[in-house]
Amino acid sequence: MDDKTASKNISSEGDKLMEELIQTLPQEKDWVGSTLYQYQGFWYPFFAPKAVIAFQNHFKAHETDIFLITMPKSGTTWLKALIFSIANRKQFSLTQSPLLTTNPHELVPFIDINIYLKNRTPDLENGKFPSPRIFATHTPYGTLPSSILKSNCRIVYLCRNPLDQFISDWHFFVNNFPRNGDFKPFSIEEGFERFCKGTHAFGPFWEHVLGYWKMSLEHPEKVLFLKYEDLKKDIASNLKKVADFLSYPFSEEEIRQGVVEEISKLCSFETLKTLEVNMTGVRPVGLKNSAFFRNGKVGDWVNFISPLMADRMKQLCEEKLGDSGLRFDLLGTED
Ligand code: PAP
Repeated sequence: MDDKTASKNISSEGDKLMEELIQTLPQEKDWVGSTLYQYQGFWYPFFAPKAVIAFQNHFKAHETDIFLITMPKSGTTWLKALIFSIANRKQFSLTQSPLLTTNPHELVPFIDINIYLKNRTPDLENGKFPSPRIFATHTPYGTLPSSILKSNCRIVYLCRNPLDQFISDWHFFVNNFPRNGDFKPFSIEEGFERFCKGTHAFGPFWEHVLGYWKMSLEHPEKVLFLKYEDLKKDIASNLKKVADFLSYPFSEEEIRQGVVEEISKLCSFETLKTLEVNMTGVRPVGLKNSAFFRNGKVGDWVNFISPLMADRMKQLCEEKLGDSGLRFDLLGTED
């Protein structure tokens, strides 16, 4: 047997064992009736656990790696565009940016649910991922591979107020994914109940954000903690903060030339949403690129969630976030 066949056999045997292990995990339903599995305290979409476990077991971090970490629907696409632009600005002028013709998810892959999902032992050293390697993930802090925690690589964590995150996630699933069999998608009210209990993709919300929040307080040189609402309020100073944190600071000259404003504009919701590639392109799994650009507003939840539900969320936030120092402004809007 040649090496290739042997390693294929080992990996399919490993996959079989992993599949068996996954079937023993607690199960729940997502908004459209697909299975969620609970692994190490968090709920994963049916396709994710094997990818996350392979990532956790095998990934070797480089000191220069950059990790973009989010709960889904917290502004991942935006963060990918911003950090890709910061790190590659010497290589591509902004008028020639790959972002003009390529969806941000293509330029910055999810390390687990894109790369390790396709291949449990991918070759990440073959030059396909030049330094700095920029990867995204929704994996919670406690499940990250130990090599990420031990190395000096950087993590930028972006979160969003839970009401907007939930509403964005609910729309994304219900509008873009086929329901499982004749399953009737959960209504917003039912979905909200489940969100409050933490049974949603990559939930519970609070444990996810608190994991990275605490780490950002303990190791500010390693984890930069950002909020979607703050980026919306003041993108320029947040962009500078991210660039400094990643050791790609903007020079005086760049600031004078307006590079910060140009990157902000290129990566804005309005620009990205209206690019041909994002209006008409389709992701390899069949999902439309346009699904990642719904309305991009702060406070959109108010159109879907009753004041009573919002009150409940406010109380839940107080209870869960306790004296951690982390707060979400649930009443904030963009204007
Ligand atoms: P992901 O985690 O599944 O990759 P993500 O990009 O976080 O998805 O979620 C999409 C949300 O970010 C959408 O929010 P909405 O449903 O409330 O509209 C999308 O509109 C918003 N979004 C995408 N790009 C941008 C951007 N450039 N600026 C601000 N918001 C954006």
